[in-house]
Amino acid sequence: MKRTLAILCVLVMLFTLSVGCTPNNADATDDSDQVGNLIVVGFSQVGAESEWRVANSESMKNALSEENGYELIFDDARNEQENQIRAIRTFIQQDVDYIVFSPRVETGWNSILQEARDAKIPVIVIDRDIEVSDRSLYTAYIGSDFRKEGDTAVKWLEHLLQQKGRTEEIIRIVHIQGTIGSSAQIGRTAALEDGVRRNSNWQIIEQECGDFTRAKAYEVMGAILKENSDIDVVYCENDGEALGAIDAMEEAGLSCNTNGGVIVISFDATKLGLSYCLQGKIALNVECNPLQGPYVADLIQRLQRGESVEQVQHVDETAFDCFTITQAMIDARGY
Ligand code: GYE
Repeated sequence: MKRTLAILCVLVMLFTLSVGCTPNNADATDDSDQVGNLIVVGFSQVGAESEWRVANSESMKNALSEENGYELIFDDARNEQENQIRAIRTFIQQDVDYIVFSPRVETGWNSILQEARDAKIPVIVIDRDIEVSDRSLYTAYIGSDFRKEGDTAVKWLEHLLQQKGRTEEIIRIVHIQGTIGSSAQIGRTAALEDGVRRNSNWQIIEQECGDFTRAKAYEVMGAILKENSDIDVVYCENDGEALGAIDAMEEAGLSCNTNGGVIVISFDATKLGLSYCLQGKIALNVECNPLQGPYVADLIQRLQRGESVEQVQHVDETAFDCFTITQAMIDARGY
């Protein structure tokens, strides 16, 4: 009887324990399953220098959200490569599942990527590309074809000047570059410099760095205008720079348009940049698509399934000019 009672007690205890624990356990299992299943991504963003960049950060945060199954560790490098290297090293120490970064410049990444490889963490490069000794140091690159963007702009300008019968007269170009050494700058600059080689009447009269910001471009354009205001074209490597340059030119009494004014060329095609295009102040705005978050999420999902992925993926892009843009086109844009 004592033995039966003892067994009964143990059974009751076990039952109580299991009943008592089940709901909590179920919760805990749900929670920990959820937390445990989240894919941890360390993302080193270069900074917040432009509207484009802000849209890019938002896109990453939205696509790599907890609801979508990710834990995103976001680090803003404030436009310093050193900060990016430090952030990537921290991600390695944290043993994240994936490292994603948007590199400030193309070079200087070999050793940190070797560290990531030693830790067996896949690396995805987004936006700007990198130049490394061994391409297999990173898993994939998702971004823009900057040389193609530049070529689109230069061909459009060639066509416009031909239509206006300006193939013989000297075309004086001010070139405001983006962050020197970034692949966005390298590709867009190379396209213009090739255009100048092809068109013997084109001259780059000034070439300055605007660092992809409105403030810096306003400053350098203001300084240029003190020396020289005989300008036909201003080729800016992003919308922020175009807006800064236009501010400076308008203050100096120049007008920006394709009817005898200064022809302004820009890249990004943000809503703000396109509103200047609609007003005719930016003649051509070549799109650079910052909405790369969904591409990254899709790539990670494919890697999770063990599928092989292409190493270079360029995002879709187009261009807008002041002759064909409409408000409806601007309203339909995602950034
Ligand atoms: O054009 C500019 C940004 O790397 C494509 O960086 C990006 C460039 C973009 O700050 O606005």
